[in-house]
Amino acid sequence: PFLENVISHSKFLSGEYSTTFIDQTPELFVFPKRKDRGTKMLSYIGHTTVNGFEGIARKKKPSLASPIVPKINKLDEIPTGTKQILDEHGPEYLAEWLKAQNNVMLTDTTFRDAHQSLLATRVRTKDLLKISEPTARLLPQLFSVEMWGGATFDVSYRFLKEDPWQRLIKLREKMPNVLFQMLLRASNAVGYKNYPDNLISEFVENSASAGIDVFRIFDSLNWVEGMKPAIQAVRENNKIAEASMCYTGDILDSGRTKYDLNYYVNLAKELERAGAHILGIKDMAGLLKPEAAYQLISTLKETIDLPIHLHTHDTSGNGIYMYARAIDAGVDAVDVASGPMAGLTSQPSAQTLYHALEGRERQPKLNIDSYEKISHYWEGIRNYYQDFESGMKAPHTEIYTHEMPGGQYSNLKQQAKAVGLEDRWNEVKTMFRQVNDMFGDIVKVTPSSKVVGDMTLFMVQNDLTEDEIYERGESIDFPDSVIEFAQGYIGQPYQGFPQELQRIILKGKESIKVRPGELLDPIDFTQLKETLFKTLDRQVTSFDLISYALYPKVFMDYHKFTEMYGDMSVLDTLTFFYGMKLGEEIEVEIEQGKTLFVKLVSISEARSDGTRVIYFELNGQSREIIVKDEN
Ligand code: 3PY
Ligand code: ZN
Repeated sequence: PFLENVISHSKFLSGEYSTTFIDQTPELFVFPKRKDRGTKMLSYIGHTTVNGFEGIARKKKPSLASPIVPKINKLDEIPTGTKQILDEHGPEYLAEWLKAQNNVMLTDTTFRDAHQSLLATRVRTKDLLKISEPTARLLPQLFSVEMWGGATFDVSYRFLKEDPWQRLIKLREKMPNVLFQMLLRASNAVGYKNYPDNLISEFVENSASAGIDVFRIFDSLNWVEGMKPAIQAVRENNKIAEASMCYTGDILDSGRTKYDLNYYVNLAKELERAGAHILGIKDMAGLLKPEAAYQLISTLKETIDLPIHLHTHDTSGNGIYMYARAIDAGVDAVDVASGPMAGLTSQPSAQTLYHALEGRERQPKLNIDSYEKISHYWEGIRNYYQDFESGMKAPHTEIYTHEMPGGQYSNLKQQAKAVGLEDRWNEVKTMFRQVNDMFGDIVKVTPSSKVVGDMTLFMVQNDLTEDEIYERGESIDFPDSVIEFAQGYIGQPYQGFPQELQRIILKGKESIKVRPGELLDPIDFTQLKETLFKTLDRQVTSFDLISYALYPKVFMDYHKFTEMYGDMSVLDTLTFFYGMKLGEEIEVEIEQGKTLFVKLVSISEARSDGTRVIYFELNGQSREIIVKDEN
């Protein structure tokens, strides 16, 4: 526990320590008491019942019916699918196979991007697992299921208090037939900054061995140099490198020439040369208009040999029409979500697309009734996460002006609210576009979109105009992410940084032109393993090592949480978010065949020290837990 306190201390993590750190930091010697599993769990339930869950304002536990899981016969063999094609024949063959399909193929994003974009990435593994085997059995014709990466990795640890690697491993067991796909932010892995090259290759190797088949790789500035190590690592692991270009701007707008058709054609050729098996087009904000999709895809089909996989967000409401045009132009696969988790900032609906293509030659091959059955489950599950809804209720065409990615819209709105700018949201949207133009019109997707978002909030909050930035910039301290961007630490924007603004932001600090990963020291995994072994006081897996290397504080906070409360991924979702109601009884299967019965009997008034006593019954025996009321 001592070492654990040391390596999780904020001074240690930020590197601000000297030889006197241990002598001057008495809290390093305060160790938590170890408790049994039942008591730990009651502590969590008690704490959540009294204090609520981070990010949920409403405290009352909703009463909701259990989502309906479609009936399947577990004795039947699971039908084979694309996973078997990859495993038997390798990625090159799979890419050729995809190109040879006449009907458009579908990737189902419900397990990742749909809930990242609609429900703040909060859907828990327990709820994903329940529908995983039915999905494998009822939709074996899918090209892939996107179920990992993007924001799911850190949100799992940070908010859901669960291990993302376990999600991958458990889902893989239940879905052995369809390709598993993840979103990989190239040299930013599943984080928000560039990491050393050896961390990227370890990450890819471990994700591949845990079950990922298709890696959709993108760079937030479309800087191919930044994508090469990730593409290389995926190829070395004999998995599918879906190197992607992020679509920004509008190729139909002759007044906006930076990102024209030529730009994308050249980029696609570069990605083909860099080793892509599939070309991804990642329309992260939903800016690709139907006619633009037709022109882009027809031209790409003539210029490159790769199959093309298109991703969009349906924010404007044009998603289905756009896909129909892309399918006319020969796109090989498109991303959709299960109906109740589709539309708006999420992907277009699988079923809507199916019906829209009725009578057309390339209509996807699937059993539409199966999709509807699976959708009943998602419809029920979405209610469990109602407190994470973004509030967008209707198609939003302003997206074509501000260009915020689907996953960022609700996030930035929350951030704006948190700093008191809720009433000025319209100004924030306008400023977002203005900042984009100040930065030279850049690709906006994690993490470059976060830089634009940070600068936007900074300017609106401080009532700064663009002119004032140029006039008084020398005396302005810009947000860290903006400085790092100007330094080149997340890569090189197409056609460079606007020099005057870069000078104002950097104030003499150096900037780099090479890949940041080349300059970063490689991680010493042997050393890290020893340190973590002492800290965690248990066997250290390569997954732990990678997670710690990517997110040291987030990983240690998660570890502390599990020390204090145990593995709370076993709780049902409503109890996890809302605790229990007075008199309620629940069952918790803490491991296979071992169930705890919990009843919440009563809660005392707050005492003079601000604590409450919570009276439970655990397997029929009275138990008391003391919880600090933080309200
Ligand atoms: C992510 O990086 O998480 C995204 O979904 C980007 O669109
Ligand atoms: Zn997306």
